[in-house]
Amino acid sequence: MNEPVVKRYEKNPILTKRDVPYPVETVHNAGVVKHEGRYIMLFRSHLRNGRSIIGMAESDDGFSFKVRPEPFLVPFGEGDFALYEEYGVEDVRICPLEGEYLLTFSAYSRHGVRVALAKTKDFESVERIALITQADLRNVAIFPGKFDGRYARLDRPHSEISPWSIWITYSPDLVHWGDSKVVMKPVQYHWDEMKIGPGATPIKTDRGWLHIYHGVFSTMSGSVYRLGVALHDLEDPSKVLGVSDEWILQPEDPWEITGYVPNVVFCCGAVPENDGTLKIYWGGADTVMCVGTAQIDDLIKMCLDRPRQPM
Ligand code: M1P
Repeated sequence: MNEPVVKRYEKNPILTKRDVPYPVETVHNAGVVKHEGRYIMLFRSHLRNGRSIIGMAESDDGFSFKVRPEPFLVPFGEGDFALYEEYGVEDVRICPLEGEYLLTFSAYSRHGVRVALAKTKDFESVERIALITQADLRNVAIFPGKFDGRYARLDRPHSEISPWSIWITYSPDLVHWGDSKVVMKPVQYHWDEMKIGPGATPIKTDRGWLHIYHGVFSTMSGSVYRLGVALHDLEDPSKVLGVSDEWILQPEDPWEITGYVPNVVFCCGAVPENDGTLKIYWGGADTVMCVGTAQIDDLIKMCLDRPRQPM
């Protein structure tokens, strides 16, 4: 039997609601980054009113996390953010750029879902910058680099017409975004045929930007969320060099198959290590946090050697 490309950590799940010192019902879909040698995890939790907030956990080894006593991000009380974050904040991606960390997250309100941008230098305080999409867009992952002087992000409009595809969008200043182009689409009768969406902040490698994304397949008993991998050109990330034909992870463990939303693995963060491995973090069944390890070279090979068409 072939070894799986993503090796699950044997003590999964690594974080559950029982580890959180305030009342929450789930711990999932976390952005993760290494800051000053420690792993910082910003995870989403459902409250008992069904709305979400963001908590923070820290770790020395990337496997064993301790949760801070207070939530890290809750719906903001002032200005436009108060209006558009009314129903909760979800699914943070963390992008290290220019000496600080950009945080993108879904902001839900009676007006739909938008993506908000905030920043922090130290994970002690956080500053809201702007709402950077209109409704209805989700899953914004900013590239940790600039391209011809511009910032770039992957995003995913909520549209059944396209359908749910991954786009690239640019900005001169992180506040104003445009010049969007579609870069990847679901493939018919394929594991990601229903929809795809950006996952972790793209990882810079010498062969290109590695992007872990999620793809959804509709079955007679609901949707199955899996993870896939794509490689984007280093200089021009709108060029997709390859997308692996095969998924890299599917729901298999009991806490991925059963939970708040069954049959879901959903990634918002991955951390590259000096030994050529990648720690991939995912929410299991929108209920718990899990981690696994992959060789970066193996993921690149899957994109280049056994690709499917990006569109
Ligand atoms: O329940 C699975 C996921 O569903 C949504 O993701 P997407 O819009 O990309 O399909 C989100 O609610 C996500 O948080 C959730 O994990």
